[in-house]
Amino acid sequence: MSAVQPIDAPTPAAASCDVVIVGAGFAGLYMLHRLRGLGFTARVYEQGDGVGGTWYWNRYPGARCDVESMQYSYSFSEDLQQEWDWSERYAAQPEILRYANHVANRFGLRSDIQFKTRVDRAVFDEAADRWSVTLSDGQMVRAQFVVLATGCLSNARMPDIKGLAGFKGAVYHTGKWPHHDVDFAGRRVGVIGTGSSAIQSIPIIAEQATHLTVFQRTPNYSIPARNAPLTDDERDAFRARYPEVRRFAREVARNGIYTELPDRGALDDAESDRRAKYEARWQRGGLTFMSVYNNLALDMAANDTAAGFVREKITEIVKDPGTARLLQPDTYPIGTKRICIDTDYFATFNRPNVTLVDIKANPIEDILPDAVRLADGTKVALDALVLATGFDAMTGSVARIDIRGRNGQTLNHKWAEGPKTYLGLMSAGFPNLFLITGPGSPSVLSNMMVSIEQHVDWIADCLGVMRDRGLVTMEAKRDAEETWVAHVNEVAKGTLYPQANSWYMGANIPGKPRVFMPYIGGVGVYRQICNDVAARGYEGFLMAPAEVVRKAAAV
Ligand code: NA7
Repeated sequence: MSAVQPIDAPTPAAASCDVVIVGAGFAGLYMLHRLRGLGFTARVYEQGDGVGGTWYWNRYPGARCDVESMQYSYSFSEDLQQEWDWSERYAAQPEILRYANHVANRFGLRSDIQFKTRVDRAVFDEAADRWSVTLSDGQMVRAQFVVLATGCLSNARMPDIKGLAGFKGAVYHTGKWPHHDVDFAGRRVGVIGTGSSAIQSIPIIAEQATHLTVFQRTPNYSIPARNAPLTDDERDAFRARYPEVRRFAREVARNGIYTELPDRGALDDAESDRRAKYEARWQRGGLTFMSVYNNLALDMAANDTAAGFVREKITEIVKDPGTARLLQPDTYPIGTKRICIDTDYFATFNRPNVTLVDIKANPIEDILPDAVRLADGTKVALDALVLATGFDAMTGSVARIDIRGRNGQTLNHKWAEGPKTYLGLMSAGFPNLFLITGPGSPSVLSNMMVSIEQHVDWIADCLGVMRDRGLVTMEAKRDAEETWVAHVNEVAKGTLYPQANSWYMGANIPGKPRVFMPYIGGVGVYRQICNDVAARGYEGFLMAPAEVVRKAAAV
């Protein structure tokens, strides 16, 4: 991939600004753009040496977005969406990164971004109503507001496997892939994990490696992506429909993706009709497989029909019956872990150089310098290990920052039993600290671009209102937050989602509280709630001149 050079030179870190933005992924870039447009001064701090966030780090072979590229793109600029040509139905990571760089250059954003700089600490100074932000280079920045644009899947998680540090071969984590080409030719490779990152990379690694061993703890439901180049005609036709597509994605869709809305449940159709509908979606490919019926996330019997269909497909594709059985998920409802989309994943297990190892039945005992040793004593000799073991999702990157709000309370302490936010936008006791796509908002259950733009616009509008009204601080009221957290849990409980040990639940991190983190009510409904809150004078938030807020918070 070609490195894109900055077109405007970075300026030194500001000692103070209106807003500190943490992270230069799609959320941070658009936040900066909006704030500048309103005349605020803002600085972005980014630990990578380039923009793109999750797309900067996840450079593993086959990394590709699971939302179609024409929809996984900004909508805020008509010129931008008309001029950028996506080359494929699902953009691969290098192209998405080029797009992020294009946006940074086109809107001249780089001059306010400081790369290779982590935000280590943010402390709210109650006397001054300002945040003091400490950077990894030792500098301190003062700002009225802090916006955490840290991303939901940005904190790669190393598995805690005995002996891993002593492995003599190369070790790669999919979420922290090197910036140079990795060639697995002539090597015996092991992949640990079978989530989306593994499912995308395994077919490609299998083509290169002498032998590939996949260590699977839990199989995943995966639907063919049916990726293909986009023609000019297809792009033009899509662009012509953008006003409707974007409106639908924002206001109507549950997940921020333009697709037909199902008007019936799975059990309302006869078996043959149901199969025909699943088959049509399977052939079409992609995430919208779960939108065939309106009750797949709600009703176990309905869900079983879709899950059973996918299990049958796996049996059809995978020739060895034992391997096929192992690849069939049957311990959680389909869709309750983010469904994967793939290119030839299941067929890859028909290759003679690929072996599937069931580490649920025969766990990894430890890693030796040149092999993975299983509980039964089997040693799998390896030259390279790929850890496709996921992320400390949604809260992990926030938790790495020492954030201290009123009375010195840390956010980590407050969230020890699970994240607590009002609307996923703010957490009580942490004035002027905003989260983009935070826990308690639809975020990872949606097309992230739609949710990012919604949050950025809401926050930017809010800061504009505060300035116009002479308000200095804003924070979530505790009772509003409690009500919202209860609502988020209530909605989740009405679905099948909590039945899976998913990263939505924090279940992939030992010791992390089991709380369903995203808001499952749908992006359209959620947007309306946020808009209504704003229209009612930011109901549920304390917004007032500094001295008034201090008195109210002390009560
Ligand atoms: P995921 O979806 O969290 O997948 C991680 C995989 O790694 C999953 O199969 C895990 O099994 C497995 N895992 C995690 N820790 C271990 C250990 N210690 N031993 C063995 N196996 C382990 O991460 P991805 O990066 O694939 O995808 C994340 C999201 O990115 C995805 O949902 C898309 O939205 C894009 P488990 O299921 O926990 O048994």
